[in-house]
Amino acid sequence: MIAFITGASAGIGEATAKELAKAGMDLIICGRRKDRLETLAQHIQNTFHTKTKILTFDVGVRQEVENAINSLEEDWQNIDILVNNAGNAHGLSTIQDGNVEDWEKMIDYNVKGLLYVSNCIIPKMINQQKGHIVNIGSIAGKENYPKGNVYCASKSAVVALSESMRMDLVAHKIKVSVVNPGAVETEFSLVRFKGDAQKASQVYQGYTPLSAEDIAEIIAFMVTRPSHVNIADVLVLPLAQASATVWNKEV
Ligand code: 8X3
Repeated sequence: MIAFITGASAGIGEATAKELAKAGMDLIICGRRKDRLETLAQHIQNTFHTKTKILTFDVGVRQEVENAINSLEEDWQNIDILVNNAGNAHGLSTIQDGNVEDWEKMIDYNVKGLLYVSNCIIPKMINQQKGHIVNIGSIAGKENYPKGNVYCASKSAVVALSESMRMDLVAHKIKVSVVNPGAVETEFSLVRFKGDAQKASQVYQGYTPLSAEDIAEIIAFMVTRPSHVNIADVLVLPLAQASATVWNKEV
């Protein structure tokens, strides 16, 4: 089995790579940070002894995505699982204070990037008449919250596209799933708050957030079900989170 994972250089993508290698899969790990991908590939080869292929590209740049995926050798063409994980939150502001470049980054990575990668891999899955696409959504794709505007809209698009893809691809025996996490402690908040570590760490204070590994284990479970089972849509929250805005924090 070959799994293709975007955004594999950190966070949920990196943890998912490890979980899927543990399950015996060969991996195509993708991201922008080549050195981190190389360290991950080395770790996987030493620990799980499965094969890894590194693809370095910016998911938001269509030509880079197409060039990278078209460069795959014959042995790596038969992709069984695609994890569309790459994505980001840039800024947390009211719409009137929003930064257009932040909006573009979120739409480019979370929506257009997912489409560029899927567009290259779906034909391979159709040829095989099998495959499984797992999109990483968010609770922000299920519920909007103040200042979430464009991020929430981009994740709503991920949820919508997951449903649509499932409908369009069912005739080709391709499963499509979406995993919608609440608060997961990764680089997510550091990026959202543009490197402000203090603001970022506050997001995870007073409760135990989900870890990247928590989400990776769920993805691994989803993609290792029997062929007739598709877990279509999962919302996963930390104990202290009841919705996008309702919390039980100890602060
Ligand atoms: C990340 C979760 O609640 O910060 O997608 O939007 S949240």
